[in-house]
Amino acid sequence: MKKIKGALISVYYKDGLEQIVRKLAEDGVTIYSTGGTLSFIEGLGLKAVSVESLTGYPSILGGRVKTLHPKVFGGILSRRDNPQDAEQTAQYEIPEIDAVIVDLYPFEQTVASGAEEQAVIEKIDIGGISLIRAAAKNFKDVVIVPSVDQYAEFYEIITAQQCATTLEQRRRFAAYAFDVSSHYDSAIFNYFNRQEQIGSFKLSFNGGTPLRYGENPHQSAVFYGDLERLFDKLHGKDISYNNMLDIDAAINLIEEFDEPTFVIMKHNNACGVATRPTLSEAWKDALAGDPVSAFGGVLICNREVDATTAEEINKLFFEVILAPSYTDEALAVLECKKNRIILRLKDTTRCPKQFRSLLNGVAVQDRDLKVGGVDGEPRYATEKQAAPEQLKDLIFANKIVKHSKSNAIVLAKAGMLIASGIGQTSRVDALKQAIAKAKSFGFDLTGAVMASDAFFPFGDCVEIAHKEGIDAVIQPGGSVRDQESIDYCNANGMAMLFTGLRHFKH
Ligand code: 93A
Repeated sequence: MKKIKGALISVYYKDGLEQIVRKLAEDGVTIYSTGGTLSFIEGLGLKAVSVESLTGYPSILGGRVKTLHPKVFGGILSRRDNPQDAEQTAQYEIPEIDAVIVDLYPFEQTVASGAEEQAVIEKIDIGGISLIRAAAKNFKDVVIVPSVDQYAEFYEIITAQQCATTLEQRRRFAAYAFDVSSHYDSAIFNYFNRQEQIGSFKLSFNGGTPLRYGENPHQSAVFYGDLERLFDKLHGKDISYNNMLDIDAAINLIEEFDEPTFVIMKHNNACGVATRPTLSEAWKDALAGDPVSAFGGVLICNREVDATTAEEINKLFFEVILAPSYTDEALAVLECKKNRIILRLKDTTRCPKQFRSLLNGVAVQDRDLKVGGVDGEPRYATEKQAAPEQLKDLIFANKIVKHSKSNAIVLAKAGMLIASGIGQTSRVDALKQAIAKAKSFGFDLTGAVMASDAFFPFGDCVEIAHKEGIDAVIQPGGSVRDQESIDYCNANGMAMLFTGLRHFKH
């Protein structure tokens, strides 16, 4: 336990400082302080030594140089168990400073306010950041309180321990300090890099919104980002971690469609999708694709939800609904369930990069923003071509398979998802799963189409599909054995379209 005898206080935000200063003063700690902070302390009727009188220099260059002086930094950095350091501090009359409390100039807030460059530059704190780094480096002897966020914890410690700190506590505060200093410098870098583009955007994990829990209740979770830009929350309980995953997947999928479309997501995959002339028809057929999985799902559509559609949707138990808008009557219907989350989509432009934590690192890739089969003349690999309505289904199915977990097979018919096989370790298993599922809901697969997220390594999938009455296929192509599948299709009157674009989703 180490008693605080001298403390340097230089803070931007003074809120919450009073009780700390009172406690330090009560215990006879000598307080050193800078201009505005000194006035604040004196305003409380307490005594402090001005840094100017310690250094023998006034604050100069409009406040740019206030604390940058050997008497200050010597007092912070001297090793208390080092005889040479002790000799020099005595020789130059450097006081021991064993607590440093700083709150930096608000750089990020100044940038966010849209201030001019010169005003932003003046908010780059130099002395404060140096005080933080110096005190953190010497945590063996000095405790650093690096921002207003640590005032409360520090106050608790000095109250409980009569203005003394333990080594472990000082080490923890040093960690806070480097979190603060690295975040601060990242923000400055990002500001300069807006114009210079000399490096990549620095992600900084300060703040964040705590979530109730992560994927499971025993996993804690925080969200870093701005949901309010994407949508308005109109109703319902807090959005959970799993809700967010589904919402993200749902937005990605719905953005593929222009015509009135309803999508039902479950565990990041679509279990119902239908495109119809009206939204209420689209809802009916999206639900019909798999009324069992739809329970507890996340719903998304691309047209205003009207009262009729809302009445139908309301019969289902679901977690979240997203739509560009709702009529007042529709909202009144949907709001009858307290917990149901109702979101109104706003600006869905999202970061073009995707981040994933793995192997103690983060892998960053471009988002999959293309979709195969939609541009230009369809590239048939077979003699037979799909009829116009079936071509529409092929393109529709391919959009869904793009957003399904690999290995994935999607079966569709007449603008509706009939069934999918997802997250399987073989493509044949994915197809078998889709067929079994379609049959379990009584669908006739004659005339249905099949989409695959990656090429067929063998001819077996088209053969299995054909036996069920599926006669049109869309796939990226590119397997060394493409010819096996092509030959089978040609021999059996099937049409097969190559997109040239794989859509793995691992
Ligand atoms: O302009 S500075 O970079 N130069 C300094 O020497 C210095 N020392 C402390 N800014 C400096 N500070 C910062 O002043 C602190 O980080 C704090 O944000 C602020 C407190 O100033 P005052 O006590 O005058 O309100």
